[in-house]
Amino acid sequence: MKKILVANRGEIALRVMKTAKKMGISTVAVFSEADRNTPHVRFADEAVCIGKAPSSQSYLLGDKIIKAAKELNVDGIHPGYGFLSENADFAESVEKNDLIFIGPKSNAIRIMGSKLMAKETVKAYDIPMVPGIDEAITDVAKAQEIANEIGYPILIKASAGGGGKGMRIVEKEQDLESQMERAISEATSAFGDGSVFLEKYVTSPRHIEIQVMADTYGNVLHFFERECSIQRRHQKVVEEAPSSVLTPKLREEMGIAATKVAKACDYVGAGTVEFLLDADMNFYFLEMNTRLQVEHPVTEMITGIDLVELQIKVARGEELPIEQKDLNIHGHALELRVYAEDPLNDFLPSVGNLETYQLPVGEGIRVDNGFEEGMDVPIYYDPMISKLITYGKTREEAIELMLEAIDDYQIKGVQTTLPFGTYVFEHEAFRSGNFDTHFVKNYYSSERINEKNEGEAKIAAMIALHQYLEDKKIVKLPTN
Ligand code: MV4
Repeated sequence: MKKILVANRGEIALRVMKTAKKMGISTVAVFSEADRNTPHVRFADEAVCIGKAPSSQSYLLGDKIIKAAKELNVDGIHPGYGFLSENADFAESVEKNDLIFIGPKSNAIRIMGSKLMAKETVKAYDIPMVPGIDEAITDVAKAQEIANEIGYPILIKASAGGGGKGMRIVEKEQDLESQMERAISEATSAFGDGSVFLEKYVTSPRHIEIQVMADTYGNVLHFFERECSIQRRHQKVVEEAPSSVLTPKLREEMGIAATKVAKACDYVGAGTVEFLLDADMNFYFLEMNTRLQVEHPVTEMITGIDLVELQIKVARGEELPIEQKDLNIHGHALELRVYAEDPLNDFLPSVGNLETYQLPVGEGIRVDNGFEEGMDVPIYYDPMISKLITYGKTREEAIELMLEAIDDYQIKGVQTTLPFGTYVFEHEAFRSGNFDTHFVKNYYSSERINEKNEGEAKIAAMIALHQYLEDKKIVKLPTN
């Protein structure tokens, strides 16, 4: 593989191209009219404009991207995350055009894109799943029967949904019929597929996911877990590796389960197997994400492995160069997603110009970033500006370094999730490790940040007053 096109933008496009460059592979960027003057375009050896700003007219145009790749004699396409990364038709089309898709085969993407097909596929592999059914259901009477067997609360899920879309909690039998009707009609209009199924609702779970990597020779490795419970509206904000609650035994069991999920669908490349962990430390397979994830850096920090490098190696037909026994966890890593959103105003997007933009630097600090001072944060795409990652020998060290790095990260012109990060990393529930997916709902409100700010302002005012009075004494001294 001599030349790779990265079908993405922002920090992930840069992240992928940096590894390609390190491996002596040349890079092609694609960009929309809104991204003409961005770091990912400047970093690439070649760059092609593929259309107007909206992603439906640029980053989602698979045919146009393939055409550009052919014209520039590209060997492989890396899709990053989002956009076309989990589009089975695109992966298939790339391969049909004699290009290498740096990711799994379209069949694996298709299977895991449907929750019901995923359950069906992994069924024979002895992987724990939440009590529930594994086929679509429309008959309300039958659903009531099943729900009574499982026990309330019940969760209705859309087969085609993902990242929490199309889910409904049902607390009691009387609500099942109306909630099912709504779930089916919602799923039909949102995904063009009204299939829904039922699961026991796990009330206070942690979200733990396992990174896997598979080659084309049937070898599958796991790279331990990431804990991603701190999220709002199904959008992760803080991730860490390892989790502070897994025992070595549970870690190994979940790792083995994850590799079985990958084997069940003949997986190739980097993937993530999502699990729920309940309050009694039982784990359940939820779904598999068939791409490189946003939060992959925390895994790279604790394993010392460049996951993009491995993706490229297995894509060009090499066998995985390491074995499971070569992989160990060293230290602890945290990631804060820096979004151009206002944590004091319900996390509404806060796009605008980055009037001041200075990154924190230092040992143990990594920033995966796609922006520069003076740039605008465009309204057209996901408002994530960067990912702030810290690494320490211990979790405490990583947390302290994170708090310092947040302080040193200078952003003016847009509101960001940096103050939210400070709130999380200072919070007793986070520091003790005693939290679940309800952290934001349970502990966060903008008033709390405001209270904290006000408290700090009062202290600052008192120090200033004290200093003023001290200064006056000094000034008076000579006259006494
Ligand atoms: C669940 C659940 C509780 N019980 N399934 C949300 C995203 C999607 N991947 C699956 N999700 C959930 N499935 C059962 N049977 C709770 C969630 C869930 C969640 C999962 C991971 C991270 C954050 C979450 C926030 C709310 C709900």
